[in-house]
Amino acid sequence: MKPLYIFLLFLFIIYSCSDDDIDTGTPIEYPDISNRLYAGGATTIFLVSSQAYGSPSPDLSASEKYDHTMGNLFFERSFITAPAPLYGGLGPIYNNVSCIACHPNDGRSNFPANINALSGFFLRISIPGEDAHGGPNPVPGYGDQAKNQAIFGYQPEAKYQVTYTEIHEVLADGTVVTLQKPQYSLTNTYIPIPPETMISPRIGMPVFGLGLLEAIPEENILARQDINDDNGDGISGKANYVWDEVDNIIKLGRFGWKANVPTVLIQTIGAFHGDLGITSPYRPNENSYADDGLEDDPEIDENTVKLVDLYCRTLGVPAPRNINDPIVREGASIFGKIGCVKCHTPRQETGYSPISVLSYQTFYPYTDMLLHDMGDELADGRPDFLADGNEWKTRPLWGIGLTQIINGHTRFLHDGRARNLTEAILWHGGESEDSKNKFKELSLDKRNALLAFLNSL
Ligand code: HEC
Ligand code: HEC
Ligand SMILES: [Ca+2]
Ligand SMILES: [Ca+2]
Ligand SMILES: [Ca+2]
Repeated sequence: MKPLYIFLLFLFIIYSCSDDDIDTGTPIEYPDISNRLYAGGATTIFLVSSQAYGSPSPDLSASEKYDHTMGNLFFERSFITAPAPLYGGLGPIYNNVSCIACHPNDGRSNFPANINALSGFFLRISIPGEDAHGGPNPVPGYGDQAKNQAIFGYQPEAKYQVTYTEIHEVLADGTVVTLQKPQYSLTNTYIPIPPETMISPRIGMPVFGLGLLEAIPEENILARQDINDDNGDGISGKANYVWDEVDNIIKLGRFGWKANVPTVLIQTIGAFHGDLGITSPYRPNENSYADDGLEDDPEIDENTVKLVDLYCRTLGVPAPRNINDPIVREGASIFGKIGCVKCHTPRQETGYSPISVLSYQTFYPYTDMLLHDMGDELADGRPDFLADGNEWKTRPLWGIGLTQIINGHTRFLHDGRARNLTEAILWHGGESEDSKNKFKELSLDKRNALLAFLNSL
């Protein structure tokens, strides 16, 4: 037995009696802090640096470690215009040139100062109705994502435009916070775009810990659903069910801002194809109004896609910091009392995984993996499988306090509109309106304690 496991067993014996109330969903004192130190179970890494999201899990097998390293090369690789001896095939239309460009240091993109610069931000688009598998109905001539970049000689599908209106929130101590509400539109379209086109803004988020989220047994996630709010607490988590194009079946949605993607593999296939314009055996035709005419498809092989999938699934999870600081402990308790835990479920468990560090782990992602109506101000008005225009998946909060260190900014939410954690909380509406209002009623000291807790994650 490795020392880590002996240590975990030791923790388990000591604390297993005291932490049974973590998942009840009722306002609670925060779960035992010694357990939550291992935020990623056996995949936890103890690092506070710009690489804290981007490091392999400890204890990977030799072959997993090798594949992780190979996957990393492709994740970081900038693709270039074909024909090229290596890493050609970019576009002809695309959103960015590499995975890492949109997931910097395996983390979160900043909101772009110039909305049409290369960035981690893009607009998903669709028209009313559904595709053959119940997903978004693609816009004729465009597909389901507007590509605002193109290689030489091609025209981007469209350019993006954003304007802002202001929302003022007043906190208990009189502090006024001004939120900037973005409104997005498409301009310079290469052909006219239907007026009924719906737009969903999305920004690249951290990609660590995904193997654990993928290995949570489906029944554990479904057990937290409360679609008709039978317990009357105003919160009605709902699972998304989405199309898996590899297995050709509908599966539980786990990834993307609306749980619109079932697995890391499908996300990776879609990212190569939709975000970079790189064809693979899974999607051999260019995602574009015009082919590059090179007959070079598929531009990458199946193994490359699988290495990148494995890479994302085996990134380690950063451990929380300062968990014994009394202010952090108070903040953790407030996080329970004002109902944040009802959606940001602290603890999850995995079932069996062929990757042994992911198998039967207890970990602390702070998400229920379910969709919630977050109110009209945060809505995109664009359905995505079972997610309606108001619904978003509860974001995991693990690692969130390292955003500044790793990514040099504190922009949050699905399109990066929140400029700090306080703004992110104040955007919460709909099912989280009550929780948000309790936050607004907190004294300055208590608000700061809650923020100290979030920053310790
Ligand atoms: C143009 C920017 C962009 C590029 C390039 C890009 N991504 Fe993403 N990525 C995003 C956005 C935006 C989302 C959220 C998508 C959604 O909600 O539908 C995302 C989501 C993801 C997720 C899901 C994470 C989660 O927690 O739900 C994974 C995994 C991922 N990307 C991996 C990759 C890989 C691998 C590549 C390269 C092959 C890549 N991405 C390239 C912007 C990008
Ligand atoms: C009803 C469920 C629900 C409740 C209650 C809730 N949240 Fe959230 N939270 C979400 C969802 C869904 C998102 C993603 C929204 C989006 O991106 O538009 C989110 C996003 C966040 C984010 C931004 C994460 C990121 O990666 O960008 C933070 C921070 C956050 N919540 C903190 C809190 C805190 C603190 C509370 C308690 C005051 C709270 N939440 C209560 C569902 C909830
Ligand atoms: Ca291509
Ligand atoms: Ca409920
Ligand atoms: Ca091609």
